[in-house]
Amino acid sequence: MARKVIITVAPCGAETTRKNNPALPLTPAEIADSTYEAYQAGASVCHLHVRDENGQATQDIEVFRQAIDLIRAKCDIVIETSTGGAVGMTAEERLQPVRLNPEMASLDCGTINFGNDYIVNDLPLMREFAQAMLDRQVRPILECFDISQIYTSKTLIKEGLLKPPFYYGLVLNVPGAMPYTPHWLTTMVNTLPEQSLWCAVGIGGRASLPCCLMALAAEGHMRVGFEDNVYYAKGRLAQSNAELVERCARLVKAADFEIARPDDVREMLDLRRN
Ligand code: KMH
Ligand code: ZN
Repeated sequence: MARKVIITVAPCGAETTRKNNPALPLTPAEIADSTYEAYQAGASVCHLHVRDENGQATQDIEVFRQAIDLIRAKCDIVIETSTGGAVGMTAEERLQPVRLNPEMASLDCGTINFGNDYIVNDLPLMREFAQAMLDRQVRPILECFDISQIYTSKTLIKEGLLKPPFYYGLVLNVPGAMPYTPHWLTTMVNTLPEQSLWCAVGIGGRASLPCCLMALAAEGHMRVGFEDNVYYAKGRLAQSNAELVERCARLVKAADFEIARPDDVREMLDLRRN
């Protein structure tokens, strides 16, 4: 059976601005349109953040509901809501979208520097988030920005708060956290527990495409989008999220693999059947 590669689109994130790329989608309708274009280009998962009417990151459940309804009206892409939110948000704020019972949600696996800032993910917070996801059968993507965070996730596995298959988002090149090098990505992959799948998330133009290529070669999955990187090439902004996804789809086909569609992801990650 051909290997199926998951392409996740992260259309806007919490930090990217229109100054970084004027094509950044901000409103729920823009995010839904951009997600749909990316879905048509081959994305099967949407890592979703939302913005308020001023374009600022928000974890407001009603804005998430609106964006999810608009995406759902267009396609069956798997929706993975962020619980990372933005720097400075409280745990309570960040957890809100999980109450909408998305199929997936991010679970950040440790406290990290984020540029000049930091986000707090201590073990009590992680336990609370993992329990909320377990109660609702929401599959977490275990976002690890450092090798130590993989070990922290193993603590939650031992405590019974995470169930297989374990899906990891290996995030490299966040300023202040772990840089991207092939060595570090390989070392992270070699540190994962049994029954794991993973996708590589390279932050910035210099890491995004190499991470996708590494993932393709090493049985991983890919994530691209304006949350992570606004460039298509050095000095050339991406026109859209779909343009970044299209290139991944071309690479998957060139490698003679298949592009996973949303129902493939549901099977591969054993997502909740509604
Ligand atoms: N915006 C970052 C502070 C996640 O979505 O789980 C956190 C983040 C990770 O984007
Ligand atoms: Zn995110």
